[in-house]
Amino acid sequence: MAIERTLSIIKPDATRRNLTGKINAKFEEAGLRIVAQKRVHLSLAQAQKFYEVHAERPFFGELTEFMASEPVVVQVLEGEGAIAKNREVMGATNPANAADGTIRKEFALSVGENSVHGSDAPETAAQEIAYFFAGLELVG
Ligand code: IDP
Repeated sequence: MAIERTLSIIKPDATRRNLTGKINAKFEEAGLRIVAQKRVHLSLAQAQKFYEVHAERPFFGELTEFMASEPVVVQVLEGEGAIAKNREVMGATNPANAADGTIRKEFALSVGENSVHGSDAPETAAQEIAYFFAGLELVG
């Protein structure tokens, strides 16, 4: 399988509870390498732009206000099949449906405050990485 990069976000519910290190350990144990990482506090406009594909969904307001409520940690994860592997480590969107050992099973508070974001396909991964990072910031 090819080496890929994917965009990950540790969401406000997790940064608030000081879970960045525990979540990063899950990524690293799964063989994902953190090749870029920074802490940012998104404006509402920046969160709306990032999630614009969800603009018509009923939870868009709740989601974007949550993402802009407190700092997040944005990161680029690299590894074999990184996009799917990250989705596997994250677990299902709703923690009630997430498998044992996944980040969302262990840490998520609700379907909205679910601790992590991960890109879902190569095209979105490329777009999302470029939204947050310049090429020189990716150190493989
Ligand atoms: P994903 O993050 O697992 O890819 P998506 O369906 O793409 O899930 O939804 C994006 C984000 O929107 C979720 O991670 C979650 O934070 C939020 N979200 C999804 N469904 C709901 C909902 O029913 N209520 C509130 N927030 C939701």
